[in-house]
Amino acid sequence: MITSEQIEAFKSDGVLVIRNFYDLEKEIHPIQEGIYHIIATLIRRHRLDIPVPEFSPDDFDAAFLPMIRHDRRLGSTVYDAIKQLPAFIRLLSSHRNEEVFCVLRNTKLAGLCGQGHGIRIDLPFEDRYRAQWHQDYTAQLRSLDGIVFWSPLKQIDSSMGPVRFCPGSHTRGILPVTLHDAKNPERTGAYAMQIANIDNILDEYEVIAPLTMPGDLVLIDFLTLHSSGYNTSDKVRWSMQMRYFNYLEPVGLSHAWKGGITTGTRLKDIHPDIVIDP
Ligand SMILES: O=C(O)CCC(=O)C(=O)O
Repeated sequence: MITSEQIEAFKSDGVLVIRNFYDLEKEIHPIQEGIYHIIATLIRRHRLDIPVPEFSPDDFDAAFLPMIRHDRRLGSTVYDAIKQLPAFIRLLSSHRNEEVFCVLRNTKLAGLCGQGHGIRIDLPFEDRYRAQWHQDYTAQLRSLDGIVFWSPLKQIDSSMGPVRFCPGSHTRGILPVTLHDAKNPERTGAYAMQIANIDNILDEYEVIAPLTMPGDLVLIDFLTLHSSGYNTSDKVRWSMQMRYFNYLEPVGLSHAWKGGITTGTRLKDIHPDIVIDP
């Protein structure tokens, strides 16, 4: 499932791509098919004059862009709906995810970050929901040694804005943040959070942006600096995010595994020292 070289690479880089980790037919196609049916259902419900071709895994979202060109709000409906697909929840809590986490964190007690999972829909040229350079811990909390399980539902090429990573940056520990983005007031919550002095920090690292296929898994240490790329293609970038934490890690244990922004916890109540503009 994971080799000792991969374990070492994850430890030193704080990010690891495992190719073909998930079973396409058993694990990925059912999620793509669920999304396909939700899109088709909304098109029927709103009596939109949009053709819906037969399901195919490579093109499960063929009707999505035409649908949201008609009404952008239907994109948000799809976003909220698809994270409740049983096929996605099965993948989220699969034994293999749990086992990989336990091996990487040398723990027997893995937790799933409540409200820490979802399926991103990165639209061409849309900036508002792009993740700025961040560490997941400050947004998610739970445990300092949490791991994001990131996996695409479409083949990602460079024009689709693959996620960017700074290998090795996890060793810096938790970085101080500001909670408001004065230049982009439309960004709220985790999207507004910014790491102080980020440009100087980035200068110290190589930035990588691996290209991935459905079935591939990218593991991201909760302290690794990463950000969304910019989707300049004419395709939607669909990707799954699942997050695990370690009940036995002392910092998480000290705050009783509190969740982050999406659960209503204020970062300054847990880590007052890292919030610059409380
Ligand atoms: O997929 C993306 O663009 C960003 C994902 C991300 O930042 C995360 O999963 O923490």
